[in-house]
Amino acid sequence: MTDASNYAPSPREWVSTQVAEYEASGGTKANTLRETGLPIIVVTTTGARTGAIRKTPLMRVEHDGEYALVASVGGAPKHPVWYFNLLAHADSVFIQDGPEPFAVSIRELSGAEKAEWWERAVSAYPPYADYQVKTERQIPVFVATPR
Ligand code: F42
Repeated sequence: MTDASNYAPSPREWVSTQVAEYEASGGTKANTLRETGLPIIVVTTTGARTGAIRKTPLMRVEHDGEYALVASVGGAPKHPVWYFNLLAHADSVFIQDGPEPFAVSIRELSGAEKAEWWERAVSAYPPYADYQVKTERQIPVFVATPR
């Protein structure tokens, strides 16, 4: 799928540990956000600058086989780095939601479509609503469709 030797684990230890445990167990362990019990997916992107493989756990917001990718970072003032990786390398994005990763095509949403997915995102993970109140930026949302 991707060149595994080029993988650069997240500098946030709790994030890289979650990814390692999720992958090693085929998604049967470390598959929720800490104590919330709410499910996550692992998204693989290619670094916009470095070209390194990056793996980012995100909340699982699924609808009819498609997924929302919500660039919230807890309502931080800036977009996460993976947001720019998605824009730069939209053709090499993978999702793992279970035993094996699969390739997806992605599209950033706006308008009514974004509002519809935002509602789904907030039902899957209610704190997204607080994050949007907390930050002045508009939290980006992508839809990812299996290829
Ligand atoms: N974050 C969200 O935004 N939304 C979620 O729904 C979400 C859920 C979630 C669930 C479980 C969990 O463990 C974490 C969760 N997170 C969620 C946090 C998420 O996994 C990310 O840690 C967070 O969004 C921050 O992403 P980030 O890409 O900004 O990560 C930083 C800390 C990071 O890894 N930076 C790298 C570094 O080395 O500093 C850079 C990674 C990178 O891609 N670099 C690029 C490159 O080219 O390689 C470009 C660098 C540049 O400066 O241009």
